[in-house]
Amino acid sequence: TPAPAGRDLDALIVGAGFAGLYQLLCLRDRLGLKVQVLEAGDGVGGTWYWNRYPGARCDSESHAYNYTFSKELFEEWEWSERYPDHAEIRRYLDHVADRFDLRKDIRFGTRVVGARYDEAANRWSVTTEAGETLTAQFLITAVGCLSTANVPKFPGLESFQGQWYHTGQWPQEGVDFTGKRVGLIGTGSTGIQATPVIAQTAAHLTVFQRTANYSVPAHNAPLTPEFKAWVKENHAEIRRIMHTNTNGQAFFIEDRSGHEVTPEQRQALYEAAWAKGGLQFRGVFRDMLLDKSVNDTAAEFLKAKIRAIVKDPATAALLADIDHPYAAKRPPIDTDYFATFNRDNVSLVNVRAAPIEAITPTGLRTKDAEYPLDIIVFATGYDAMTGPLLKLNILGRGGQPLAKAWEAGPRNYLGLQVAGFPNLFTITGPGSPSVLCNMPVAIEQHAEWITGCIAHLRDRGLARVETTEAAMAEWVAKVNEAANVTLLPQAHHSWYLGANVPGKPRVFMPYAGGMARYRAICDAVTEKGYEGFVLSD
Ligand code: NA7
Repeated sequence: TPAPAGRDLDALIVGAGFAGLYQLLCLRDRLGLKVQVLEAGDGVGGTWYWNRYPGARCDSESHAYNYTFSKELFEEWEWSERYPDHAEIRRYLDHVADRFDLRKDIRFGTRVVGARYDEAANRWSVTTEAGETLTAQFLITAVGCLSTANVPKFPGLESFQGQWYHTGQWPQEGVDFTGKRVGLIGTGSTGIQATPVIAQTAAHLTVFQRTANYSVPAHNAPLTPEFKAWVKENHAEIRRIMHTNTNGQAFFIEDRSGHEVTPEQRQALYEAAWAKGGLQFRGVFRDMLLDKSVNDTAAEFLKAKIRAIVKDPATAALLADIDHPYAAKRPPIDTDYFATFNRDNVSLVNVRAAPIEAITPTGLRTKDAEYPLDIIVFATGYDAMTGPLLKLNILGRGGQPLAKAWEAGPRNYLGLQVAGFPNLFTITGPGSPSVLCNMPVAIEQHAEWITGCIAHLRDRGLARVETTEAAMAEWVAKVNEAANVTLLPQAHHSWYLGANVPGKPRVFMPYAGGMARYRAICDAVTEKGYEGFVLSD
């Protein structure tokens, strides 16, 4: 039974993934507000509701990919593998929704297509695809950062007689590749996860690579009973690590410089990290993302691994022809990605040298060849961070479109608020550290901060919170400064910069100063009476 719509809502939340579920719980159960969540999908899960492509799996380890607010929830839930796959994450979020009785305040199958701030009433009016309008005092977006599919506008796509899919909009019933000639475009985390799985059943898989990428083995495996017991016993300590380190993961980046060790020690450290697998490879040296000469050693180690795994020298050379620093793009982790190119039914095509020109009725054409295909998989990423927000067609004070305010790139304060858009909060917005961090940790911090801010207003009989142009200018400068001391902006093809979407402004979007520092900044803002925000009645 959906909650009553209409004028008595205090808050509307868009999205029922990790962020929307927890924001609902906070506002409804802790503040007693009337809240409605609007969700386009027919179930909870957000990004994980849509990402069901073969091999879709989280790159955070399962014991860190949880909410941390409830000890009981943590203790009763048990993950089965080192990294949770998409189906298990949905089971987890289903469990959370049931356990905290959240479903009754979520309207599924409801896509938001517009939102407008009514200054006189101090309310947000939200329009759904079905033409319904709901209003509330607060509007909170929980729409994720990687949820707006980027399907390149290749001419001829509509003429293709086979099937095509974007990985982020995967059919719920799955796709059968058995005996098919499959083309996969894109070699980010998604393409790297999907390639080995599709290769197992396809007649032939052609991977179209524009930008070569590093990858470290995930070494996924079922969790042992001993590990599961260790996690439960150490819940408090795991939580403490996740809340105090820079990336929200359950491990610390080593406090050791790449310059402190001999070449032999360095090689041994990299070998050990490779054997352990996963994102911890990035944690070998504290200056790996700060000092190019240190990063070069990691890059060389990883390229040598590619050359050792891949038997055909030309394919190996193309896979190892990587031109960005390691982890300056979100670093993929994989299960047999490079080894998959040793299969007879897999080939690699360089579409930087000969770009894709068109999709034809029977396949794909590059500048120098035709590839007959039955199925095309677009692992081409997302209009990241800003895409999901701009798609909501948000109009602020005086009808000003968010798209206009962000014409030259996103501008906000703390990733949370935009001047001219009172009472609108953006969970994991651009300018927040979320995408450089283990997501649930970033989400919990945002949802709790927003909850605290709304509670503060209510306690004082105030009705409106809005950041200022000056606070935004300062924050945008901080975001730039934080990025520029790292090697991150050196990956020119990265979605952190919006580079994968033609025409998108090139701005480094996430806050790269680390989750711990960000949390401290937000806490200081609160302590100073919401410095940088104007609170009014
Ligand atoms: P990514 O990391 O943005 O990767 C997309 C890939 O698709 C990347 O290799 C792109 O090459 C490629 N791409 C995009 N457009 C084209 C065109 N027009 N032609 C050829 N190749 C193209 O997205 P993912 O889904 O893999 O991962 C997103 C995040 O999800 C990931 O970082 C994790 O945080 C989870 P490019 O590099 O732009 O040359």
